[in-house]
Amino acid sequence: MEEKPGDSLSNKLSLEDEDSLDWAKKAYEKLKLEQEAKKKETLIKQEKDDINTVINISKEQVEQPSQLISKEIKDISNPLLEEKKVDSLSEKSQEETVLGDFNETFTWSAKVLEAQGKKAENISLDEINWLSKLQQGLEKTRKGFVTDLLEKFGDDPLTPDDLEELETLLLRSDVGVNATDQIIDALRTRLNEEVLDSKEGLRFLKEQLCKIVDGPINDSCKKTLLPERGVLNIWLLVGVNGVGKTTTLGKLAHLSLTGNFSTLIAAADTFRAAAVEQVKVWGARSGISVIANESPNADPAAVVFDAIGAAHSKKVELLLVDTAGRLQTKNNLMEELTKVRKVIDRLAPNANVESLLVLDSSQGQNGLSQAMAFAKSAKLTGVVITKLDGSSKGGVAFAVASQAQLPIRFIGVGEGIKDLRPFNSFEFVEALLAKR
Ligand SMILES: Nc1nc2c(ncn2[C@@H]2O[C@H](COP(=O)(O)OP(=O)(O)OP(=O)(O)O)[C@@H](O)[C@H]2O)c(=O)[nH]1
Ligand SMILES: [Mg+2]
Repeated sequence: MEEKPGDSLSNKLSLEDEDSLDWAKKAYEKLKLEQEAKKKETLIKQEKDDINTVINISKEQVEQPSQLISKEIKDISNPLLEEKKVDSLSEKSQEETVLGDFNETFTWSAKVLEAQGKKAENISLDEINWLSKLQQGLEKTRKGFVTDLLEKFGDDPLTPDDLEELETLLLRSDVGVNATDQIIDALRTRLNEEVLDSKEGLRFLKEQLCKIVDGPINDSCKKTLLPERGVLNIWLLVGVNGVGKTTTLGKLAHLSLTGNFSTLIAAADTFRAAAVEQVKVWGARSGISVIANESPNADPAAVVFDAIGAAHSKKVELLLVDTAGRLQTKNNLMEELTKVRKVIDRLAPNANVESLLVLDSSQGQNGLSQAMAFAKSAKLTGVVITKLDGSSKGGVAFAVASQAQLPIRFIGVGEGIKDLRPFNSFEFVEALLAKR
């Protein structure tokens, strides 16, 4: 007999409230139906394509039988061609989102969406999958930080001793001194006023964590960073080498395309030989043009100059600029970044310019202090935190917000094209403190 969603879970989730479970079941059924309909559509299309191919081949065979046969032989015996086919196929399947089981991760994701006022009939598979990935990605951070903490909270009311331990855990997870002080001070004040049971202690802690990351976001007056329609927006991706700038650019290009913004990419990392090629691969994955200069040691400012020219003539709404991974000790590279900014300010004075610092979360506080050196030359306006999957230092998000006073705009939890989404403090904190 087919198991109905929720049957096997009902017991495990006895602590969850029934309405939430119903919401999750409804959402799962809706997504399942959608997925089945999509599968059918794909099958019908595939059949149609196959029929058309057979018809075309028969026509060509009648016209030029010998040429066609030799082409077929070439196709089969060309291993490169085969490899390419396999590559594009595996890439495709990697990007396709598939509905998983109705399990605790699904119900947790559904609950987070429901808590934000979403309707079960409006949610998408991508939203659910993203939350599942986020929750799983933060596992290592949660282990070192939150699991210990939740055990600490137990069922008893919080004590001043708990606060001391919490302080150590926060510092160990790279939350940073400023943010840790802020959280502990707020909890201490509450404890002095009243007895805090573990449930309220946890709720209050979540609230404080959200407050820290929301501070710079609220100051910026933009809850989510989106390109403005009908005008040129230029987003520069800067940061030390290997943090994920180019990958982030590729994922942003995909998001931009999904949002129907006309998009262009500038390959302004001319420092590393393979960088242009890497950007072109990402451009091709989303079908977005790339402006590049292949000559060795080409001037990045000149690439940006050309890209802005192209953006103006093609009425581009979002120009994404990849820059070299550079260390602040290499002054010439910092100067290069300043030069790029000058070209932008001169050529596109009315553009909305965002200078996004890409930070590898696994570098924790180290990455942050290194990166602060970028603030001056790059006129930073926001941060993208990458590699949260597998990092145990996801707490650095709080340090970024409180020490650098910069809004976190996007977070990355994997290498796939869909593994980057706008930062949402509620989802992030819930994932960080999820019980497992
Ligand atoms: N697991 C994981 N890997 C990531 C993520 N983002 C980027 N990476 C990987 O990190 C590595 C470096 O990424 P790049 O995008 O080339 O980094 P970069 O900052 O452009 O590097 P340089 O151009 O050399 O300065 C690649 O192997 C990426 O696949 C992420 O969110 N999660
Ligand atoms: Mg790069």
